[in-house]
Amino acid sequence: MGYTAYIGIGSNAGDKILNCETAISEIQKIDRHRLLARSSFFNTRPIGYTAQDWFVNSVIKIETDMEPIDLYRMLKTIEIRLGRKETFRGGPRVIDLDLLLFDDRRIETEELQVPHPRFHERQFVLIPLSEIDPNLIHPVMKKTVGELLEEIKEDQGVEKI
Ligand code: PH2
Ligand code: MG
Ligand code: MG
Repeated sequence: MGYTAYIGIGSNAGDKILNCETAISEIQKIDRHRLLARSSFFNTRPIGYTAQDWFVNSVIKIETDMEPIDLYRMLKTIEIRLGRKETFRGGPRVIDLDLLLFDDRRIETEELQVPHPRFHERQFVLIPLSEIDPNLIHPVMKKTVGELLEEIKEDQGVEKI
């Protein structure tokens, strides 16, 4: 039995859906993971730096035998392979692969923070995640994905494709 990890996928440059699909198949190609579930794709309004194109976002659930830091570095390698260039924090990107959750572990190092520090306040993560499992518990907030979603009062702009 491996570990369970959730990965957030986002793109707001180039062919966004193709970029997300390619990232998912690159992850699947590695025989140390198994894809357990994937959400729909969503068109989402940019959060943070808003003067940029809308994103396509989704979430996948995998079983993996990699340790979190190795999984994280693998995701960074796939981002670069798919053509990601460093712009500025929160700026446009061909692909963004975020390690959201890894079992119920909490990791706080300079290189890697798990759970991803902001996803509990973002509909573009919580809505796809709730498609996969609304009862999943955030190991730090100690609330389910469904409860976290209910706490967000504003409409952040998330439209199922
Ligand atoms: N990612 C960000 C910043 N803002 N907004 C949306 N809608 N989707 C994203 O994936 C996203 C964002 C930083 O990674
Ligand atoms: Mg991100
Ligand atoms: Mg990222």
